[in-house]
Amino acid sequence: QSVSVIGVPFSGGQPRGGVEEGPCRLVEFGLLNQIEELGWAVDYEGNENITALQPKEDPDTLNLKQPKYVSAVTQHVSKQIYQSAKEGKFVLTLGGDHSIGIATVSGVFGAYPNACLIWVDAHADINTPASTDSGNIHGCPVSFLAGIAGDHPDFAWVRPLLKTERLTYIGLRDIDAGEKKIIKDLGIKAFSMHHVDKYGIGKVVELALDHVNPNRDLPIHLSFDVDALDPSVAPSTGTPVRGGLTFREGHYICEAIAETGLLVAADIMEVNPTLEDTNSVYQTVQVGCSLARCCLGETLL
Ligand code: DIR
Ligand code: MN
Ligand code: MN
Ligand code: MN
Repeated sequence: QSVSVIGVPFSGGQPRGGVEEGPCRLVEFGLLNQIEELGWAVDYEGNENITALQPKEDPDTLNLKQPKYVSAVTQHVSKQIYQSAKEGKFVLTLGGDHSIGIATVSGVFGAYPNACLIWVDAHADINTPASTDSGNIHGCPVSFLAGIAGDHPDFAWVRPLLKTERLTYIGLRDIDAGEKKIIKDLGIKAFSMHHVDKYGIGKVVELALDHVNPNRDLPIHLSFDVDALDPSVAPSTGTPVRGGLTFREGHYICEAIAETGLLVAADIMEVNPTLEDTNSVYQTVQVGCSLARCCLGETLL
């Protein structure tokens, strides 16, 4: 079994610098060796030259900030991910901000059209160009993937490969009014922190899988924004929100999905090793690595 680890040192989907250092910090922490020790053959693409894709001029377009840069980077990376997925490799993508979800889902669903998506996040990341208040594209990737963003000149290449019934969320607790309406109107199945409290994480993952993968026969893509975790667990991230997943709840999600044997791709996003103190950065990088290892079966017996 073989895994392609794809680092995307990119912060252009939101305003805070530093998240582009996430992938190299995860790798410096030993992630690639750790994965090899689990028995995987590992190849790594660090995309160190991705800033060369930044255009000289990148005016706000239909409310979105840096649309040409985000589009160029995500299109480039989506091809790498598609290629690796097509070769039958597990694809582990390290962010970078969550605008990169445009790349991961495009690549994975290109190779596995019947896949389902579990988006673990404090945020729904489903703003459209019309609904976004911030203009930050890391708040919008799901709308492009689901084909509800409307025409945007810079993102015409993104195919609407994600059917909303094949999408579910876990961990939500900071959703914009426009996003709430989209989720309601489209009937998207979402498990907020309220549901985690009410049912427990074991039941929530089971219900989430029952919705997107009722017969447990479809490939699964897990996109994990570390801000889904409580800020006490993953403090070094750009938009922390109180009341998040515990250390174990976060790991349980990865373990339970890995246990299905259907997981084909995972994203570990929004680790920003320049935010907060040294200990906070250590905690966040460490938890990022350990979530990734759980996706690759570390804790399965
Ligand atoms: C907000 C925040 N919904 C936005 N989104 C974040 O900017 O669209 N996503 N932080 O991770
Ligand atoms: Mn960023
Ligand atoms: Mn996110
Ligand atoms: Mn988030």
